[in-house]
Amino acid sequence: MLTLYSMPSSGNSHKVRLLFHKLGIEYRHIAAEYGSGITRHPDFLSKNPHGRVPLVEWEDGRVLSESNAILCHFGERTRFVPPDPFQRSKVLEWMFWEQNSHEATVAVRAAILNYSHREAERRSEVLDPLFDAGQRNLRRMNLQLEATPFLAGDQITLADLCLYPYTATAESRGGFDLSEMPALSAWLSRVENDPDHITLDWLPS
Ligand SMILES: N[C@@H](CCC(=O)N[C@@H](CS)C(=O)NCC(=O)O)C(=O)O
Repeated sequence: MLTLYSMPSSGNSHKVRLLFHKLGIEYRHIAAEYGSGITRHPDFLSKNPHGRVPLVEWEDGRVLSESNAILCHFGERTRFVPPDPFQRSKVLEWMFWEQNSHEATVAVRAAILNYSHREAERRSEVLDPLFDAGQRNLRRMNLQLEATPFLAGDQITLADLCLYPYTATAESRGGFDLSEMPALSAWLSRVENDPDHITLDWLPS
């Protein structure tokens, strides 16, 4: 059986739990929350020297980290990856942008506001630029979603599963304002209505 190391409070980990749930993939779950020490333990660092989750471990010892690489691996030949090469690349375009721009602003601001070990960063010179850049990124999604129901077109793809977690908690955890972005709010509901959705706090029993 697969083992998934994931952080219960993290959007990057939520992405993987969400895809696994939708695909019916069974796994042993190891909760690596901040403070657990798991990501700093030598056993874990031998699997991922970067010391981050999510991380998937196969029974034969192979490991895969980086949430979006995990999504791409398990998403192959499922309804979440379009068969057309150009459409696949549009999915990847959103996923690379998520790590480079969206996660780097929307998720980082939420992390600073919610994790006690980041308390020292709760200063306006840190938080305000993250707010401005994060709002711009959320507006970019809203613009696309005014044109298409999902980020890469008419069908739900890995791009939506990738961008859902930190967008869904942008207001509650990150202090962002989605009130002027109705297309983005409608998309959140659309993703939540796709079969076998799970929320951030859902963990396998
Ligand atoms: N780019 C990575 C980011 C992973 C990441 O930053 N994980 C954080 C939680 S969101 C983590 O594992 N932190 C544990 C630590 O720093 O000890 C991904 O998408 O998987």
